[in-house]
Amino acid sequence: MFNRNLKIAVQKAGRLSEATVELLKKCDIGFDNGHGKLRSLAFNFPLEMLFLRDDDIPQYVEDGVADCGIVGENVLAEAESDLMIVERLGFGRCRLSIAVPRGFRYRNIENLAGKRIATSYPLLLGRFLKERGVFADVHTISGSVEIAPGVGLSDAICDLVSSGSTLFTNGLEEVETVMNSEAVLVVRSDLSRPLKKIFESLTFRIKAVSEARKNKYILLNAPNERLGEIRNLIPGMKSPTVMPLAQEGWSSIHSVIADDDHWPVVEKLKASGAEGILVISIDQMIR
Ligand code: PRT
Ligand code: ZN
Repeated sequence: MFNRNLKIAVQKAGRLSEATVELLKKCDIGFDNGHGKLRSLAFNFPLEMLFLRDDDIPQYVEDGVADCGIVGENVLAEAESDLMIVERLGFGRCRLSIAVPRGFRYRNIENLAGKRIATSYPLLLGRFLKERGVFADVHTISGSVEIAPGVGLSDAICDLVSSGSTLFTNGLEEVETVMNSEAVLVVRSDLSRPLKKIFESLTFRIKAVSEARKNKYILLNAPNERLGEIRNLIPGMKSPTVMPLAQEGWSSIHSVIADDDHWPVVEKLKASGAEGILVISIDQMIR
């Protein structure tokens, strides 16, 4: 049916690998991601995974070695890649930030003028400073950026931050956000028609999994006289399903609620007389 498999470049080992593998598995794509593998063919979908270093992913996709990829937006931006972002995946969230030693007395970006800033993101940092008319000495280093001020290599740094604990343990304080980032699905713009078709099926599944992660399925029992109130609390995708219970005067209500604020809603449901409330994770959701 298909000429060849779609090739997807994913991170081999690092902060995005586990969530990427989990995402593909949730899409019901089965493959062997055994340690040390460089490539793996899916058993039940025309997809081949290429396991690579994250920094190499934009180039591999641009060169056509891979057709699409999952990579941090920060890597894509630093590589000045014009690959199309098809979906933001909601994992690998972090920000590229400028940080200074705690005693720096930072007030605004002008305090960085003439300072040495160590980073692995010279392009993004350079652009950020230029847009603000600040001239600083951008010092490119490939790793352990956070120790640069401590060893006298720089006055400030620009690096990725997620929890902030690396900055904290190195006596640094975050002062500016250069960009926010998360893992994204990217694709080459010139896929052949059969590959495009496979990519669309893959994207359909990925979107269904991403959407499902943002929502929960909720079931509860409620006295009929409170139904109106409860229906307004959980409007669902179209409207909630309401079914009579065997016990007279009661109904069962099924609906979908946003994951990020479901606790306050559950409290209100309980206060409105709902009982037997079940909140269930969803694997895939198609609106
Ligand atoms: O070997 P390879 O080149 O593939 O991996 P890598 O070491 O270059 O990248 P990796 O696995 O560290 O990160 C892959 C991607 O994860 C990044 O490109 C980001 O898109 C994303 N990501 C999310 C992060 C972080 N969070 C993160 N916290 N990447 C790196 N960090 C580092 C940061 O550089 C700093 O050293 O974690 C430290 C800070 O973390 P906190 O939690 O202490 O703030
Ligand atoms: Zn890397």
